[in-house]
Amino acid sequence: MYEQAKDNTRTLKFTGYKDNKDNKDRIFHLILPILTILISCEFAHNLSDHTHSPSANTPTAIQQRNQTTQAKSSNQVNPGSEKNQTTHSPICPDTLIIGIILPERCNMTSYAKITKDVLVRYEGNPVLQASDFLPLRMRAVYNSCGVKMAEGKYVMLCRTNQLNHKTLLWGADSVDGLNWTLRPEPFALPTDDLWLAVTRSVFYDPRVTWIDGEYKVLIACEGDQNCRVALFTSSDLQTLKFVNYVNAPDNRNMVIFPEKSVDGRYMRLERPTIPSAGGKGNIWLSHSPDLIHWGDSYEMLKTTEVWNYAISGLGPSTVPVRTDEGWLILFHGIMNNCTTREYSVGAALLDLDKPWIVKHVTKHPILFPVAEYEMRGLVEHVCFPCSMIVEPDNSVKVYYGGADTYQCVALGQLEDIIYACKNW
Ligand code: BMA
Repeated sequence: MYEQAKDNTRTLKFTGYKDNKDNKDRIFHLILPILTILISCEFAHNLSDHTHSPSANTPTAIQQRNQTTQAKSSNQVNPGSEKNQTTHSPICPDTLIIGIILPERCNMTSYAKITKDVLVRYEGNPVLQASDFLPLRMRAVYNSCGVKMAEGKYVMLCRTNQLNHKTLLWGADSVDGLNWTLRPEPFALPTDDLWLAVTRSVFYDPRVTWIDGEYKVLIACEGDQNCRVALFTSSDLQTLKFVNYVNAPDNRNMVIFPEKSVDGRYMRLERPTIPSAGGKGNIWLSHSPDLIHWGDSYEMLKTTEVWNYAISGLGPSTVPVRTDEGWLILFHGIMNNCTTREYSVGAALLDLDKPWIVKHVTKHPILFPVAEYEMRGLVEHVCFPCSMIVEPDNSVKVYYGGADTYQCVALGQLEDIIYACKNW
């Protein structure tokens, strides 16, 4: 229930939830003893404040408050984007109203004042689309994985839909990571019966990690065995060598870390989608001695922790990047609404030694569908990244699919993504 504040006609004062009398009585009897203690504590706290500090509106007190405010604003590490200035004190001086504790009351007007885009759409988007294949007719090219090779060349493993939506994995090359030339033919992939059965519906969303002196490529497959993920290796990203399937159904969105764990095992992020693993899809981390057998698994980021843009599911997106602040990852968050499923992009920082510990996660997406090429296509309202390249000057290129139809790039700075993880 809200009442109009007496002193200011433009504000509404929250006075508690309106309830029927029985409930009120029950609540009152339950919380009366707690309240007595709290009121005494609060009274003692106020009393000690009054004893030890000058009166609230004396010139000294006003001067002290001004100094504190100045100190806070000079702590801003990123002048471009204001950080969420919410400060939570356990109990505000005026939180006790007719017996109901309102811990947020002091901050009821607080919100994240985000004034800067962390990722900016490349002006040449989409960097690849179906018409680039002409005279070959294709339906879409999206959710592709851009990789920067040691020699400085860029290669993209493109998810390409034929007219019947069956996938082709098509290579593209670039000298700047922005302008792409499609190769004349798609990658040669297995032709055995098991591959044909496992990929009967689709194979999709490649992720590429450089480790052990070669590229490890993971590709999700859907067909007769629900979702399985295939591991390939490559020395040059010209040809791919099939190794094995690396999971029993149902698990997807796998990304291998570029370094082994402190005890020498491979690590991967993944999204098991069986009900006992969180159903809608939470992010997990598993270990392996050989990239084939996986276990020692930890649930590390749940949909409920990013409720407002990922409550309907979230999965790992990009290969973790080592930073001074932890492993930086991008993930995709899914939000169902009345008409669609929105896919947007979040970021998180993981502990360097125990990466299943999430140190920071963006409570707001750093990229979400707005552009025409993200809003309209085979699947509307989708931004879906599969890779992020950090350049030597710490600028960042994020390769993402728009609306399951277009291949796009977003540009940014590493420090801004880290800032967003810690402050948004
Ligand atoms: C997911 C994957 C993605 C796709 C997304 C939205 O399940 O298939 O490749 O972008 O759905 O359709």
